[in-house]
Order: sequence, then structure tokens, then C-alpha cells
Amino acid sequence: MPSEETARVVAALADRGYNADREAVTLLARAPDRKRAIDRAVELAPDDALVLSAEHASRALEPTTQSGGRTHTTPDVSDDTAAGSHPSVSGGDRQPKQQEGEEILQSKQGGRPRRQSPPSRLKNEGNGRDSPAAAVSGDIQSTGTGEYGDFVSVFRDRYERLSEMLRGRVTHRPAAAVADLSDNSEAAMIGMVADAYTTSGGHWRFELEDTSGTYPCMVLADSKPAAKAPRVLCDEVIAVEGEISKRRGDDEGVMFVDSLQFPNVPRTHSPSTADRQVRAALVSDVHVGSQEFLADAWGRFTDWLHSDAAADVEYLLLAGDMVEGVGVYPGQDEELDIVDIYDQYEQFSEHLKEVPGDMELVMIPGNHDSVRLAEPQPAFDDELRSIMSAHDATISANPSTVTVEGVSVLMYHGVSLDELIAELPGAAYEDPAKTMRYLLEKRHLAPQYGGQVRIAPEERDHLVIEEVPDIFHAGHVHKFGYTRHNGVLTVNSSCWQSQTDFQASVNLDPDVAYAPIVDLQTLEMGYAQFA
Ligand code: D5M
Ligand code: FE
Ligand code: ZN
Repeated sequence: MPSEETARVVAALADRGYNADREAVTLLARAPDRKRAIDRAVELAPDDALVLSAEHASRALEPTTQSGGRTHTTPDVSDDTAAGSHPSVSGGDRQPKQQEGEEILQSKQGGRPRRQSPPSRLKNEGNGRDSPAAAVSGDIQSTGTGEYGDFVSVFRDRYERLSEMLRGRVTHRPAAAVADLSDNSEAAMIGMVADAYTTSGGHWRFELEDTSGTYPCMVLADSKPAAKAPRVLCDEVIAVEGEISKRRGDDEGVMFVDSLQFPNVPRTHSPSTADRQVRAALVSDVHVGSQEFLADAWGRFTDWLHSDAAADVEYLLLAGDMVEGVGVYPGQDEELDIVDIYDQYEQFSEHLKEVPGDMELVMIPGNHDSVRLAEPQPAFDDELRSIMSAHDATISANPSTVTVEGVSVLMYHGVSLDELIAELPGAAYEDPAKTMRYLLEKRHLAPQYGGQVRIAPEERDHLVIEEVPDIFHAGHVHKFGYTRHNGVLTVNSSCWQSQTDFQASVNLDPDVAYAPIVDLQTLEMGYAQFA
């Protein structure tokens, strides 16, 4: 079959937001009425499918006897068998090397759109099913059925686990009991932010929800917590203390907040370190298959990994966007170098072969990868694993926590960073590590529901940062930066793709080809740039 036809089918599917496996593309390219066949295949694919299979394609080619409605299936992740094993290698005899880096830090003010959140996420009882694997681990078994009960479960789980972190810090009461207090009473509450907005007078108002109900809170512009109030996002869990004000005795009143706390990472957190000299490279966003993929820079990086200078760099952690993918953003197909998603992974695998064979690799997916977009994203499926099998990599979910030489590394691709940068004053693309710090403060990787991050309804909220990591590694925003937050080293990895047309149109100037390198024995940061 001429490749031009294949490319046309791939592009047509990409326009509709789908990838397709090779057999499906072949079948559709041969269809007498190709456009109709493509439309029908898309119609037949389940809402949550990312890749059109040969089955969808062949059903699309069958003569129609009835109108084709969408079939509904559960998310395609229940067979996820992520290894979740933690890398650990025996001691090497290579020589140490350390490069000290400098932080790239700037900030700018951002706007703050607000939205309404759903009426109640906490009141229904859970469905009593067993919880799946640990919150942020390398093995996420999706239990989501996409039903309303799952949304209630995921919010209840989020509330329970985040409120637990705040419980010892305030003498809180349920919202319903706070509403019964008399005027001028002192009160404290732990709640999920059901709504948050600024008033015309420049004050902040939050509706805080717990399992008993909701209660309104005000942070006055000239009060102490006003410094933190602009960082409060819908659906996160916070603790407040303040005074109840009631105009009439029977009115539920409002709490004037004089103290506001995020769950945050305790200041006392003391990170674990390796007990020998060993380093890890924390990279992400390789984007193989894009015309902008920087193959030469990647080659220089992998050459360096082979050099004596990098002899103790024994780990390579890849935080998503291995390939450019297909149909990720509108118009993306015009910048593809490789149009077939599997060919992209084949090519990525070739580039992985350039990495020294004795290095330990860990890979999680990102929004350009061929797994479901909704977070948590399961690990790569068996087919993709077999394509990327050159290294015996630990293939894990997004997010995952991996323990490397005793150091726990929370790996998250980072899609929520776009939203935080847009909404939080002081957050900026120029300073991705600072934005990552806000996630640590919220102890949640994607705090807002219903925004840019698609969150899969599950029984358990896998995006809660339950255990405080020693290192927090993300990518996605294609910017390099690192900082420390209460002892946690936060690193954003830059990318291996030069500026795309879209990025140029929004003035996103990517930092390219940085390899952040962390000394696991000291947690000192260094980096090298290979551009
Ligand atoms: O996205 C890299 C960065 O660029 C990330 O901050 C999102 C942003 N980006 C890139 N392309 C688009 C489009 N088309 N719409 C919105 N935001 C975009 P990555 O997903 O890693 O390519
Ligand atoms: Fe990316
Ligand atoms: Zn990304």
C-alpha cells in the first residue's frame, strides 16, 4: 500500500484525536469510501479509546444495518501489569564526578480564573470495594467504571487522606457543627475547597466542604492568611481557624479566617541518601517522531553517558513523552517526522540503545505517549514494552514513586503544571520547580478537578502525595529548573525537542537538552547541557 495513503489515514484520524494500530490503518486505507470508513471507525471506537484497533476498522467496513452508536467500555487499563519493581543494582567501580549547577529562577504574576465545582463530592457513602494498590506507586490497577460513585469515592479518598495530614494541627469541628456555633466563637475546620473566589472588596471567600456539609470562610485582604489565600485552589484540602460571625442567631454565619494551612511537607523532613557514590540522570520529554526532536543533542548526551566522566551515572529516569505521539494537539501532524505511533516507539527504542546497557532505566508515560490521557496514567502496555525492550527498563505508571539506592523519587509527567502556572500568582514557566513546590504544599499532583488535567474516576486518589519523596521529578513544561522545598529536591527536566510552532505562537521558549544529574549520596544537583 502506498505510504501516502497510510499517512492520509493517520492524519485524518489524528484530526479526530485518535491513533490507530497498523492493521487498522491498512484496512481503512483500502476502504472504497475512505472518509466514510474513518468516520464510522471513530464512531465505533469507545469514548476512552486512544488507539483505533483493527476490530474497529473492520467493523467500520461492514455494511451498516443500524445506526452506529458509540459502544461504552471501561477504561482500557484493567489489565495493566506494571512491574513496579524498584531498581537496585550492585555496586560499580566507576569513578565519581560532580557538576554543580545554578538554579534558573524567575517569577511573574499570573491571572486567576475561577470556576464552579460540582455540588457535593463527599456526602455519598463509598461503595465498599477493596482499594487498589498504594496511592503513588509503580503499579496502578484501574478500578474505575466511570460511574458517579467512582467520583464520590475518589473525592472521599482524597479528603480522608489529606485531612488526616492536617488533623493533629487544628482542633477542628465538622461543617454542620460549625454552623451551630454562636456569634464570635473561635472555630477550626478541615475541608475540601468547594468554591473559591475573590470578592469585590479584594477579600477571599471559600466554601469548605467535609462529609457533614459546607461552610463559608472569608480571608480578609489585610489579614495574615491573605498571603496564602491566592494559592488556594478548588478541590484541595486545607485547614482553617478563625472566628464565627453571625448577623442573626439562626444564621449559619461565616468564619473570618486568621490561620490557613496546607497539608504541605513537614519542615522536619530529612531525605534519605544512598550509601555509596552513585548518580542518576533525571530526564523527560524526548519527543522522538517530532520534526523538532534533537537527535544530535540526544546523541551527545548518550556519548557522555559512555564517558568516564559519567561513570557513576548508573540510573536514567524518564518522566514521560518518550515519543511525539499522534493526534495529541490539533495541527500536530504537520510537524511529525514519523507518522505511525509504533514506528515512533521503534525509533525511540533505537535511541535507547545508545544508552549504556548497564544503566538502570525507569520510564513513566506522559500526555504524548500511547496510554490513556486521564491521570493516573497506566504503564505502557505489553506491545509497547516489547518494542522498548532493548533495556530491561522498569516501566511504571504516571505518577510513580521509585526507590533508587534508598532514595525515593516521585515521578510525575507534569500536565497539572500548565494549569497551576495559569492560575497561581507567582507561578511561571520560567520557574517550573517553584510550581512543583506548590504541588508538594498541596500534597496533590493535580489538585483541581474539571480543569485541563483529565482525572480518571477511581476508588482511590492515586494523585495524593501520600509519602513525602526525597526527590520530586517532573517534566512536561519543557523548562529546566530545580529547587528544594523543606528538604525535597524538586527537578523539572527540560526536553529534547526544539520549539514547536505552537510553542512559538504562545512565546514558550523551551530549555532544551539539559540533563539534570543528582548525586544520590548527597542529593546535590548538577547538570550538563547537550544542545
Ligand atoms: O507540552 C509542552 C508544553 O507546551 C506544555 O507546557 C504544554 C504546552 N503546549 C504545547 N503544545 C500545546 C498545545 N497545542 N496546546 C496547549 N499547550 C501546548 P507537551 O505536551 O509536552 O508537548
Ligand atoms: Fe513534552
Ligand atoms: Zn507533556
